Amino acid sequence: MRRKIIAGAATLLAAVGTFTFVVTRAEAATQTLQSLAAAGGRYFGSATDNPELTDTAYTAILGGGEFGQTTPGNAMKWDTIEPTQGTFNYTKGDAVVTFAQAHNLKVRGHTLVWHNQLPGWVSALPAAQLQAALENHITQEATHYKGKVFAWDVVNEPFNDDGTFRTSPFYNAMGSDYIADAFRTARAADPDAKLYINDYNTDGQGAKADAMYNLVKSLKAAGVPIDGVGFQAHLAIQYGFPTNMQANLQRFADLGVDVAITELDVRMVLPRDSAKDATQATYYNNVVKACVAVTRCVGITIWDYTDKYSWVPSTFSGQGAALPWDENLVKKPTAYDAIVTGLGGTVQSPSASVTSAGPSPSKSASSSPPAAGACTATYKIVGSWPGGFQGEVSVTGKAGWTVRWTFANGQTISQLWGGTLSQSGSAVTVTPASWNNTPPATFGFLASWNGTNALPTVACS
Ligand code: 9MR
Repeated sequence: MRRKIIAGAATLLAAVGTFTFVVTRAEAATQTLQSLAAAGGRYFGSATDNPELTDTAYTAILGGGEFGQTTPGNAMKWDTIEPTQGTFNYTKGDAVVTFAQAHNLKVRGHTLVWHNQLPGWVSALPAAQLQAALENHITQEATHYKGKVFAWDVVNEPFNDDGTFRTSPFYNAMGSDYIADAFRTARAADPDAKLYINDYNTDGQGAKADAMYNLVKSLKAAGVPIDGVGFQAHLAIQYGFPTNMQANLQRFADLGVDVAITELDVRMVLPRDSAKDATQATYYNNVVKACVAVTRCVGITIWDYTDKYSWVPSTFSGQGAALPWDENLVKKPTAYDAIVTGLGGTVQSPSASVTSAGPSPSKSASSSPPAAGACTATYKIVGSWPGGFQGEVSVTGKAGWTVRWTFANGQTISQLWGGTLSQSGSAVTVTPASWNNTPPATFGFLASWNGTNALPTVACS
């Protein structure tokens, strides 16, 4: 008996030894903004735009694990999608979706109804034709992206800064009823998408936030299908931090809606200096902490991640440097680390960030090669830290796959993207998200582990 135990321990040690030595630095665990956000059940995302998708240094970061979500900055707006009445062009929006799906990024649809980037034909319509045009636009676009976006900014920026309704072709023709009509139309087209209203300068308490609060309250009371409120959070260090942001988010959540930070950036008057960077970092930290403190705050999106592609300099002359990566795609330790700590992470030194704290990730396990009409699944641990790890499973073979495995060491999945999870004890079953049905497909997950994190045997059927 004792000999068996000793022999068993020796085998285990040998296995552990081998396992450790095959790990390369590149394969070792990394903590990312997305892994930190996901540990709290949230996403961390970045907006993007079509011209940027040809910049390979840029896309390597966008799709490299820092982010779990993206929002097209322009590709799904009315002037892009329906430039002339009844003619729909989804090319640009589809390109963002394709990139997102290939890199495990969830997509927020932005935006169905907005006074800006609206083609001239909409403003030129007689008032009596506005409602039909609005409903048709929403129905067509939301139907096209059904199953591909998890949320829509249905109505964007309905208020003036003093809290009065903004005049727009929609408001002029239909009064504020256009808002309820837009939500009902979007729900009918895509019953599974979370439907948001989104605005800026509503991040802190004040007249505009009060107006939004009253609107959402009345929409809920009227049974209008609204699921969430987006807070753009386009901040500027020279204007101060929004008043009582956390309490503001919380009062909306208390109305029974989700809240999200949808377009975060923190600009400054140029040139950058260390004091401005430090102030900017406190803003990033405060926004992230405000979201993390509100259970129904589902995620944070920065309005692109690099100053190279920020909208700020072309809109606010002499201002910029608003994002956590500079124009050379180099992380600013100030802003980036402030987000990390806001998400509950620990700032890692450059060397620590490539050192695994737990059993090192590296190996993968595959199911048997597929016969015709069957599929193969390959399970990988892509990152690991004390108590947690990120896994990824890629599937090849047939559409409509189901992947199964049994954890041997009590691992428990807390979040999974790209598929639908059912975990019963140690048995895991994953079926595809609607957009992820056809291989090659990949899904990812975050899970807990303790002591041992053995690779399971995966089956695909
Ligand atoms: O980032 C977008 C920029 O490329 C466009 O030129 C601009 C035009 O209106 O829109 C920017 O995005 C806006 C978003 O759609 C709504 N909230 C404000 C954002 C910054 O202007």
